[in-house]
Amino acid sequence: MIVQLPSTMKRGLTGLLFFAISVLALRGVLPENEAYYNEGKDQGVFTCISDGKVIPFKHVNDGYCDCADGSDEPGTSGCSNGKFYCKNEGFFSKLINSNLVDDGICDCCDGSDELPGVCPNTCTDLMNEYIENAKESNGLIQRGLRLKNEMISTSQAMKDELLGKIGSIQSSLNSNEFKHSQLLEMKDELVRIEQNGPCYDHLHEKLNNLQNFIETQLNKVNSFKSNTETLEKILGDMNEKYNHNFNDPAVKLASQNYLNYKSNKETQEIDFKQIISSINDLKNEIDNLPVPKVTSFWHPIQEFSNKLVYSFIGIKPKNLEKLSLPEVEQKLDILQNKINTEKTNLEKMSNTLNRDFGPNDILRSLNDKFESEIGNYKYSIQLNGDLIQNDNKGSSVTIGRFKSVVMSSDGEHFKLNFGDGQRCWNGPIRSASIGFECNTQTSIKIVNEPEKCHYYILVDSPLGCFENDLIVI
Ligand code: MAN
Repeated sequence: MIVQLPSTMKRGLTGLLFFAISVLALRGVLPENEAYYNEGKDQGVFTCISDGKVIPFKHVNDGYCDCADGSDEPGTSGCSNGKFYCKNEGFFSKLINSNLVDDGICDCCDGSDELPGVCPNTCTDLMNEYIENAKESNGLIQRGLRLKNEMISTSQAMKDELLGKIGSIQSSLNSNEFKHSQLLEMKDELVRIEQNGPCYDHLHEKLNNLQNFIETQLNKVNSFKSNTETLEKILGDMNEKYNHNFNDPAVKLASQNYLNYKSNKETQEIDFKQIISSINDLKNEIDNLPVPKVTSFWHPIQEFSNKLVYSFIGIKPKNLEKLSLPEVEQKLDILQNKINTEKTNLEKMSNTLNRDFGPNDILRSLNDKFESEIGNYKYSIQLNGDLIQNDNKGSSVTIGRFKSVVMSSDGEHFKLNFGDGQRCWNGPIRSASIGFECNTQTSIKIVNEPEKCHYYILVDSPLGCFENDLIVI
């Protein structure tokens, strides 16, 4: 015969059982909550922790849930939202869900979640195992950190080398641009000379002819002048000294003509003035030519500064004087090509220099390719380059290229974004997110494709090793 006991009586009996095994030990209570259970014990009451509801103390750990927050059943599975505290002395204490209490399965290493005698205490063994694992993990992290530091040093050295190259290309570019501007000036000059040359030559020749002509005329004039002076002297002497008493009409006429000649003499100089004025006209014509003139104020200074420039750009002035326009143009072409190449290289190098290669620039040096076989594919990755997926039929696709470093909120760990991969058939452009796990070797460990053609890849690498992950033992 089955006897149905009233519920209050049922509670009384179970309560008694739990009272015996749980309340005395007050098991499963968080140390900071112990005071709540001691407070009203002598008065026979318990106050629910969250809402202040007061219940008889005998309802604590009686297997029935009386408090909304489950605080009256810290040592039983009576409340579905209750938490049981495993003290786990010698290991790590933890909270478990109270439905795991007294279910015959050992969840706390000190066995406190089950009736006494059910579970052995495994806390010391667990601690020893934990220490062993921690030592192993710390060892791996430390070895990984050493490799990581080497990567950082190599990256730094590469950056310094790049900076040096950029510096020397920049200074070569500056000097080539200066040479180029000088050669351009030279070219302009030669073009001007070439354009004005025939006119200048013509005028120069005319001037020379005129100068020769004038010189001949002047010599003649001087000779005439000297003859005239001799004759003038003879006539003058005669005029002064002849004897008037002889009354010679011929002498008298000659004397009279001499005196007339002397009084009209000045008019004979006019021709010379005209010649001089013609020469001046021609000189002006020459002076107005746009070619450099030896007599100009600037010419010696210009020549001196040109000599300096020419020696700087490695051309001897004498050779330069002989450089023809086509030669200058050829030099300009060669120099322009050099300048263009230098500019392209400089742009490429500056882009590489300024690229974000992650904390401490670490990815800069990671140019090696690593291959791993995962599932049906073989993957090849260069961490600062391309990620390739090869199938077993010999065809391959680019999943993506290294795009950016995404730092996590702790400011230490990071992921890499790979993008611009090959488009999936009937789908998106392939891309990947790459995370790291600490290891001394680099290899692809896990490949997931959570969305079609977007891959999540876990890579074993020293990049995943961090000092903060070292376990304090
Ligand atoms: C290939 C692979 C797969 C991808 C499909 C999409 O088979 O790249 O990873 O899902 O293409 O068609």
